[in-house]
Amino acid sequence: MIDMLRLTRDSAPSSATILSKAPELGIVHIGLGNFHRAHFAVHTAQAIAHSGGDWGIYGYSLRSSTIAEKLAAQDFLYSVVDIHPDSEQTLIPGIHVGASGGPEALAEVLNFLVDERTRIISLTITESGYCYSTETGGLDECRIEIIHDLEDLTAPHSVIGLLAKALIMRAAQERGPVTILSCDNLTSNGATTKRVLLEFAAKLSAPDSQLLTQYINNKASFPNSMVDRIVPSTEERHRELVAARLNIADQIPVPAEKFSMWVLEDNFIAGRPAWEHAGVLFSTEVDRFETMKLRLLNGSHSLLAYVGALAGKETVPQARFTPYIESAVRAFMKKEMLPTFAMPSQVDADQYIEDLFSRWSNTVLSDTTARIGSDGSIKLPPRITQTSLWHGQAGNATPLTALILAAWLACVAPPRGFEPGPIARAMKDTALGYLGELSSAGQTPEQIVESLFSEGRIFTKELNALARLKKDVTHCFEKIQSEGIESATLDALNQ
Ligand code: CS2
Repeated sequence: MIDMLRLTRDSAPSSATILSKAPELGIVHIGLGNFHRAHFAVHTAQAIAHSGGDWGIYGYSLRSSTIAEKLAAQDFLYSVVDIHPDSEQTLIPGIHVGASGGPEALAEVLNFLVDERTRIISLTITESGYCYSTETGGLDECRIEIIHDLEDLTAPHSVIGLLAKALIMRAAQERGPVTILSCDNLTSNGATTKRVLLEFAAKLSAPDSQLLTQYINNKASFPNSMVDRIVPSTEERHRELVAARLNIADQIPVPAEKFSMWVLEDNFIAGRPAWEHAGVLFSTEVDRFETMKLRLLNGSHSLLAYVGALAGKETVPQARFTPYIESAVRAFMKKEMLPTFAMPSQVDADQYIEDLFSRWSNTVLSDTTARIGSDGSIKLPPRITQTSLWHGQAGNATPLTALILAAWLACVAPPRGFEPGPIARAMKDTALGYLGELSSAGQTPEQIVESLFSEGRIFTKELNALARLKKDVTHCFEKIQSEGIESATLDALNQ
């Protein structure tokens, strides 16, 4: 890249900057990844630009300080680049007041979490960060981070442990109330966070256990929310694009689709930014929005990712424009997802589905199937469990849900002799070790499926009772292995 000015408060073009001066601290956000920076941060900066308020964000990443260091080198600024055929928009939110990451910054982040000015603690820590059990919906006591934190909370290894420690300190120091706001794709994300924290509290000894339980019950609120914006990983071309558009060097720009949606329950015990002026919807139907998004967008995303990866499609638009894959996604939504829930009263199902296809058609954004396919072990349960149980009870077959599961297994637990290809091999998953064990020693698809469901380590054991689903997953898995993904998909479509 040609020599150009580093992004700082002085060099940031005012035409692109939402807030020229960061407001005073009001929010601590955990999880500094691209999604937070393109969604929460942008809506919040817009709300402050419209209505003011001390809602500056201090950001923290549990595992690594990489993003925080890059942010610090740029006065905590970065740009969000719309990647869309008809949008040239590039925005610099300018809402962060500081950032840190990794265990060495623990004391610093705790200071901010306990600070009286902090009235919202928000989270984008991915589904796995909540350490909840897909079996019970409550705390997963088997997670090594949780075992560690329950034994010794001095330097927590999990975000749940970190939150517990911060809330205990707030309680002991008689700090004011705080809202814990989950912004991840979990069913009832606020209620789940509260339940996990209460179960964690119950396992602690006195006086921490009581302090934490009382603080959670009396001085904290946990609104549910639905968040939606497709935000891929940053590539060199995005840095070049910002340089071309703004004439500045930004090391950590965030590419994002133009579309952004956020639906919130208005349950903020210590106040909130005026997000209603920044395109955010406050609704009493958040659960319906969440379910709609998890099942239609995220569920279909998983289908596009696993079937697409096996078909050699690197990007979502490539997968979505493959006729047999598009047919499978349409049938999956209409037959297996839509009958299982009530749409929000203001949303038309057909329109929502067409809008999804148009978002997935964004070839310049080129979201990757490997990104979406990563962490399937934790993303898939909230996407397909309830719907599978619903159909199981009604006595219906779900061949396209079976296709997703079979294609996922073929990608991450391939039977000996089956090569899923480079896209599947690029998928990351915290459970890859376990999935590898499932398929090692020459297990057949039938044995892999049987162990997966009967061991109940990824999906609730309730699914193990769905003999029809297991049979369909096995059949589809065998077809993928013997005839390939196209034939297996057409077979599922014709059932
Ligand atoms: C995707 C989501 O990672 C995934 O599995 O389905 O990241 C999706 O892009 C977002 O939820 C869109 O809001």
